[in-house]
Amino acid sequence: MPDKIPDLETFIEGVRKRNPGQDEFVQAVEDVAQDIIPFVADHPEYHEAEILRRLAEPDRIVSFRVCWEDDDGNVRVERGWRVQNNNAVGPYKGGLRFSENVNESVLKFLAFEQTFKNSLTGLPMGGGKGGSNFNPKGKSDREVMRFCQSFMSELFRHIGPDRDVPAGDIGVGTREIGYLFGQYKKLTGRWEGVLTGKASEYGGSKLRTEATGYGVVYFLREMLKDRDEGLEDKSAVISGSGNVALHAAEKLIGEGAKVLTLSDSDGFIHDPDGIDEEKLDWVKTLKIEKRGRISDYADKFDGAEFHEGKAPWAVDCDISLPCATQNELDDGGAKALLDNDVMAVVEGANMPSTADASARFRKSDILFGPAKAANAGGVAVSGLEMSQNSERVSWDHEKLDTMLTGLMQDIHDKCVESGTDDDGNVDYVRGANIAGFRKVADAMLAFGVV
Ligand code: NDP
Ligand code: 2IT
Repeated sequence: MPDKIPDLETFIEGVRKRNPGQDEFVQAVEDVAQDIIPFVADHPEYHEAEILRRLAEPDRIVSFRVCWEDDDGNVRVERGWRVQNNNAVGPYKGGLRFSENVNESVLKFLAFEQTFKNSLTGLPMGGGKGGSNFNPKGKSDREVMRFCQSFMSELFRHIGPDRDVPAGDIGVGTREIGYLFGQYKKLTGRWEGVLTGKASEYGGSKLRTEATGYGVVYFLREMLKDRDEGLEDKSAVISGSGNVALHAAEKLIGEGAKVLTLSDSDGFIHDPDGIDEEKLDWVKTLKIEKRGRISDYADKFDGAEFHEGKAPWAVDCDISLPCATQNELDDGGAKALLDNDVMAVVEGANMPSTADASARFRKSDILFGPAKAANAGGVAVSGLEMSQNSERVSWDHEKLDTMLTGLMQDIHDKCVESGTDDDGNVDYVRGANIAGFRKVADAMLAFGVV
C-alpha cells in the first residue's frame, strides 16, 4: 500500500529540506500544494503516482559559465541556467530572465509556476525557465550582444522547437531575443522556431509584445463581468514600467480606466490626473528606447510625484495590478489596498504577492486573480507564435487579438469551474491550481512511472 497522503506541513518540510535556502521555490510549491493536497485526497490515483512530489522536482537543471568581454576589454564571468521543469503536455516553454537578482531558487519557482500556467492555456506546452545573473542595466548594445552570444553558445545544446522553446522575461526583450536567435542560427545552421518573442521581420508573432499586459486586462474584465462591473472610470494602481506594466496600462486606458501609478526599481510615480495615452507614449520612449528611470516622469508632468524606494499600494484605487516582480506586494501592502476598498487585485508579474498577502486577499471578498492564470496571455501568444512558425504563416493582429481574448476567457472559466465552492464563492487561486494541475497530472499518469 502506498504511504498515506502527507499533510501540507509535512510535505513542505520535505520540499524545504531537499531545497535548502531556496525560499522562492518553496513558496511557489506551497502555494500550489495547499490546494492540491486536499484535492488529491479525493483522487488517490494522483497520490499513488506521487504526481505533486514529481512536479516539485525539475526534470533537469542545466547550469553553465558565461564569459564575455566588456567594452573596456575586461573578461566578465556570469552564471547561466535553464530549468526544465516538466514536459508532459508539450516541449518545455518559458522565458529567460537577465537580472542581478536571478539565482537557482528564482528560476525553479518560475519554471514550476510556468508548468501550471502553460497547462491552463490549453496549448501543448510544458514548463521551463532560464536566465542569468547578468545585469543588462547600463550595458552598451555591443556588450549585451556579446553576452547573449556567449549565453547561447551553451544554451543551444539544450533547446529546440520540439524540445525547449525559451522567450523573454525581465531584462530580455526583442533586442536580446534577436541576438540570441542570431547566435542559435549561426551555431546550428537552421532557421527554426526555437525562440518566441522574435521581431516580426523574422518570424515573430504580431501581438506577442502586448499579449501579457492585454491578457491581464482581458482576465480582469471577465472577473468584473461576473459582478456586473466594467472598467470604465475605474482607478488603477500599477507597479512596474516594463513590458507587462506598460501594455496593461495601455489597455486599461483604452477601456476608459484611469491609471494613477507606474514604478521601477527606484520607486513609483503617482499622477492624480491620470496617465493618458500621450503620457504613456512618453513613458514607453523613456523606458524602452532610452532605458531611463521612471522618476523623470515627475519632472516632466505637472502634478505628478515620485516616491523614492516605495511601492504604490497605499494609493487609493479600485484596481491594482502588480506587474514588476516576485514578492513586491507584502502583507502591509495588501492591508493598505483592502483598507482603501480595492475591488480587484490581478497579478501581472509572477508571484508578486507574498504568501501572507495572498492569504489575506483570498480571505477577503475582493476579486483576486493569480499570476498563473492572469498573466498567461503572453505565453499563450508564444504558443501561437510556435504554431505560425511550424505552419510557415503569419496571422494578422485582429485574428490574434480575438484568439487571445478567447484564451483568457477560457482560462477564466476554468478557474471558476474548479474554484467555486458549495456556496457559490469563487477562489481563483484554487481554481487555477486545480485546473492547471489536472491536465499535467493526467498526462503523467498516462506515461507511467518515468
Ligand atoms: P521588464 O524587464 O520589461 O520590466 C520589469 C519591470 O519591473 C521594470 O519596470 C523594472 O524596473 C521592474 N523591476 C524589476 N525588478 C524589480 C525589483 N526587484 N523591484 C522593483 N521593480 C523591479 O519585464 P516584464 O515586464 O517582462 O516582466 C515583469 C513581470 O511579469 C515579471 O514578474 C515577469 O516574470 C512577468 N511576466 C512577464 C511576461 C512577459 O511576457 N514578458 C509574461 C508573464 C509574466 P527597472 O526598470 O528599474 O529594472
Ligand atoms: O512568465 C512568463 O509566462 C513569460 N515570461 C513568458 C514565457 C513565454 O514563453 O512566452
